[in-house]
Amino acid sequence: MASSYPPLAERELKNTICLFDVDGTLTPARRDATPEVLDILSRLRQKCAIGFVGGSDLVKQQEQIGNPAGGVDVTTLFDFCFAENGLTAYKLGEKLESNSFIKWLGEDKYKELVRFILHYIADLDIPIKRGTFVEFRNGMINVSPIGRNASNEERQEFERFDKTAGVRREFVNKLRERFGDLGLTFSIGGQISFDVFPTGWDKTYCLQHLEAEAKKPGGVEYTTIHFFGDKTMAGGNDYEIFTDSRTIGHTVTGPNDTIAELKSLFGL
Ligand code: M1P
Repeated sequence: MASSYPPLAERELKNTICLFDVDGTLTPARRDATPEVLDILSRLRQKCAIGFVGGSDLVKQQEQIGNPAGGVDVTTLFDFCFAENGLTAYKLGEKLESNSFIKWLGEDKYKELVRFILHYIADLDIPIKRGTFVEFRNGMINVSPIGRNASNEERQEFERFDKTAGVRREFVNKLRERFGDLGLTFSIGGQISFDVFPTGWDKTYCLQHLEAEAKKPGGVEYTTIHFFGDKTMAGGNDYEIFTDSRTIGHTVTGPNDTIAELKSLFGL
């Protein structure tokens, strides 16, 4: 990849930025970026600003994009890097203000929430329980009635059991009743758990970093924000940013489709 780019304010399309989801858009799911993707990103970066917005943490994006690019720091390959939907953010390799679930909620409210959750799980009568019932993450907590230490087989069994028992559904309803005023989203996505995070902390979170750019001295106002993602349907984790009025959404079927879309949009 070329290593020098015009300053952001001097790019040919200086008010345009292209934002990319990672898994299924820049890389096959949980796999590495190809040389073709790295090459087109580098060429696009000569014309306008580029960034990624991924749900995982920066370590994962380093593995999937930075390492295949020859072991370079992933934050040098994009103008903007938004890991964990932008809770961790970089501009031109420099860290921007970060955020976290605990910073947002505060220790007191968090203690109240976790006390309720652990009491509720203690009283639950389900076939088996293992360990790690609350996993504390940077941008959310993950709650599992059976516990995250369940084996693969135990996971499958719990998922089957919960389809009819509705343990998670009822749990989430109780939490919504009790903590409805906290502005939290409770999301049942996987097999054995549900996620709890502040409402709005989806991929649209990163757009506030771009809006802040316009207010900086000599900063660029991004009036055209293209977003490319594969999970853009309702319920998918690209849906909110894809449908946001501030973006122009593009649905892609994978990295090769992303390349084709960029070629046709930007004549690359
Ligand atoms: O991606 C969906 C979910 O995957 C896992 O859920 P589970 O362990 O219940 O299968 C978790 O990583 C969860 O946070 C995530 O939403």
